[in-house]
Amino acid sequence: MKPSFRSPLRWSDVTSKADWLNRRQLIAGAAALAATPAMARIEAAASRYSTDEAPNTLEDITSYNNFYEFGTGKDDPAANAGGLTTDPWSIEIGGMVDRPGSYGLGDILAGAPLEERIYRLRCVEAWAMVVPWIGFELGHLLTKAGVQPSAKYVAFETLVRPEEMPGQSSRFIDWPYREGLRLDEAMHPLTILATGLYGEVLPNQNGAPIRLVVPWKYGFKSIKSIVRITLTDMQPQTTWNMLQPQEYGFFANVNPQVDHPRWSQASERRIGSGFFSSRQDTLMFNGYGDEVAGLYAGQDLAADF
Ligand SMILES: Nc1nc2c(c(=O)[nH]1)N[C@H]1C(S)=C(S)[C@@H](COP(=O)(O)O)O[C@H]1N2
Ligand SMILES: [Mo]
Repeated sequence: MKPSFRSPLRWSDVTSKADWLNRRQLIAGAAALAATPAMARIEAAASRYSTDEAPNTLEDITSYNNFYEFGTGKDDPAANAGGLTTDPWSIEIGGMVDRPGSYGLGDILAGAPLEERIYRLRCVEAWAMVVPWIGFELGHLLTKAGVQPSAKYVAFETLVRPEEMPGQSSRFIDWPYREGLRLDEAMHPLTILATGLYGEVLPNQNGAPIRLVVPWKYGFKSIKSIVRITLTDMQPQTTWNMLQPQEYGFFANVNPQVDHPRWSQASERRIGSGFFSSRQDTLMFNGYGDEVAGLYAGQDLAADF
């Protein structure tokens, strides 16, 4: 089975009007109270890279999360991330770039071509969702910083702020949460930095104010609440690979033929409220093979898992 891509599908086409009206009322109420510019709706173009599968509800997407900085339970991020300060926010961009420095979120977003990208998300734990992200291609920011010819990888780090991130009191993970991509993966047009979902600013539990989304890789690659991006010529250390190298590789491409040592990756549970939760086959590269298989030509994907 191959996924189909279709152009302009906006979230409002696939969300019930009642939901939309409810949310508009909530937003109007919140805006009246807080009057913060962050509450503004994000206008973004639809994308040819979007799937035509129906997105999960906002409720699903914001209540079933992995964000270990806020605890290891699926409902911990929704319960604990509300107190995270996301404004001001900046990303330190360094290493092999022409213009290193601290980039404020405003600078990063200035001129960024925001798009709605409706992507499948496949967690290595064998559950899946469809999320209507708002974001822009990571390549846009890397080009702004000026990638030097010697750079071969991109390393990412999440904020460390134990006062606001209660999960960081556990030493289970050697904070900061770290991730990395090969430069060609980072420059691929499917790879985005998301700043919103369902047309609104990103909820904290989903990685506010800015997180990576790499839809053909297991969800743990899509690092949240990014504060550092480093261009390097060495493969970066990544959190799950550091914890369990036998179980979590650097590439982490979704692959139904390469099982996790403790469970099958052949199928996945689609998260959905009540009886809509269902099981489906997992697709090679999470269904994005036409776009990305060429990146791995000649590689043994069982060895480079
Ligand atoms: N900083 C950080 N980023 C993270 C995680 C995390 O624990 N910390 N969890 C990852 C995992 S395992 C998944 S499946 C996705 C989940 O994204 P979502 O909660 O927005 O669906 O975020 C990824 N990014
Ligand atoms: Mo995950």
